Amino acid sequence: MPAIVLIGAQWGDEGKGKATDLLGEQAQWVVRYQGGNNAGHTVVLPDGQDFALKLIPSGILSPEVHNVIGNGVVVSPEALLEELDGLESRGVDTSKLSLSADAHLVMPYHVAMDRVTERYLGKKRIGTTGRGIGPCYQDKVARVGVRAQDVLDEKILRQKVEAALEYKNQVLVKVYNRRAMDPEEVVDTVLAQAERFAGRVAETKLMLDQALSRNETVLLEGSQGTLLDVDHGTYPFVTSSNPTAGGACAGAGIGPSRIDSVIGIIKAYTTRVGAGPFPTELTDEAGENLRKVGGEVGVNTGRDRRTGWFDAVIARYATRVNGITDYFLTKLDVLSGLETVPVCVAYDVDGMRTFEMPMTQTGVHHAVPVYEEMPGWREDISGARTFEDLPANARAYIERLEELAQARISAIGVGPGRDQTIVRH
Ligand code: 2SA
Ligand code: GDP
Ligand code: MG
Repeated sequence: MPAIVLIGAQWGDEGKGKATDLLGEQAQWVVRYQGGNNAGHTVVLPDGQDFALKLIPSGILSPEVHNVIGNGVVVSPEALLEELDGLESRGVDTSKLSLSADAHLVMPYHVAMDRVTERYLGKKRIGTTGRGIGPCYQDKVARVGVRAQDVLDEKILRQKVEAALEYKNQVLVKVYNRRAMDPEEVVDTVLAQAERFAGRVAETKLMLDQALSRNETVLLEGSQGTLLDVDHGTYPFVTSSNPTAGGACAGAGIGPSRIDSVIGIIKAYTTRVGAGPFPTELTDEAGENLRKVGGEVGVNTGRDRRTGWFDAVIARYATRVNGITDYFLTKLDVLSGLETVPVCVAYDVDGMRTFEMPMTQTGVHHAVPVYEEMPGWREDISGARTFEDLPANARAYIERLEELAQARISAIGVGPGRDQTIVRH
């Protein structure tokens, strides 16, 4: 099974970091294919040490694994160096990390644009992480981006930064009343940073093709999630890339015929950070309880995550748009102790019942969840290691979710640790 795509099936933070770390033990390569340091992937090692990875693939904690930051990722040099320093100071070997020559760089002006745009949007703001991700992808598509390979040629880098700033400085000064940015200053900063990462810039597409031809296993790690996808998510309240499985090929530079399976990571309930519609959101004590027990706080920005019940309309949609072959259901332990566990099986949209994601943004905003109540379980399940170790009601909950999501649940998380996992298939 050479290439496996691992994606978030909801609005991110499903536990992709843990799943990648776990599967990374069997892979030779782990690749990030989209997003940037807006992501926050938590990995807890068997010795209890925990790591919050942002830009670097979660395979970095397995010493034998080759890690690739793919062409579809947007890379902040500052964040990359900070993350490398943090990992190296804790004794992690980072020598097997490569950066695609085609990956775009997040520049200081992208961060400035992200923050002012959000401020000017006011009540209509997206609730971005403020890391410059959207403006960097904007420049990529507008063909005025700066790529990792540009740091290898100072003259080219200078031309690219000057071209990017020509228009942007007008916007910063005339529209937002900000200080113009000096291209020379930007170039000097990037060149100083490049001294420490230029050696990692590589033709990663060729490396991955050769690895796949040797029958090595390549794990493609998505960040954020299906509902944050710029095409398939709750637009405009989305990120600016394609976290869905289709994005893995474009963002890593491999063909679709190489992909063998797509694993959807899905939480036993739902969370969202940032603005936008969230049909099963709970604003009462039950929601506060999920946030507290689940530790639902943004890894990157420290923002409280919004919480709600499991939404099977979303799960079915994720199965469909990603072609999910297997689910990894995480955080089942967080639901222990509830009398009943509501599951959203359909939406009522302006008096019409639907089992599928509404076609329009208005439809999603008007969606009222239709719940089915599943009986809860009182037992602490964090020590369960086989499906049979789980209480009957927890097993029934999983089987019902499988039915509703229309894909099998092959692994179940019962705690943050690598070993706190039940593997079924
Ligand atoms: P951006 O910064 O342009 O990507 O923001 C656009 C939307 O995407 C959401 N987004 C995320 N949602 C969940 N988790 C993410 N990573 C961090 C984490 C988030 C954090 O792991 O906790 O620390 O706040 C992530 N990254 C982007 C974002 O909230 C906007 O809704
Ligand atoms: P990611 O962005 O999808 O990698 O997820 P995050 O790391 O942002 O958030 C998931 C959180 O849940 C992290 O704190 C993980 O350590 C934790 N986690 C993952 N799986 C489980 C699980 O099965 N049970 C519990 N209790 N926590 C988990
Ligand atoms: Mg996260």
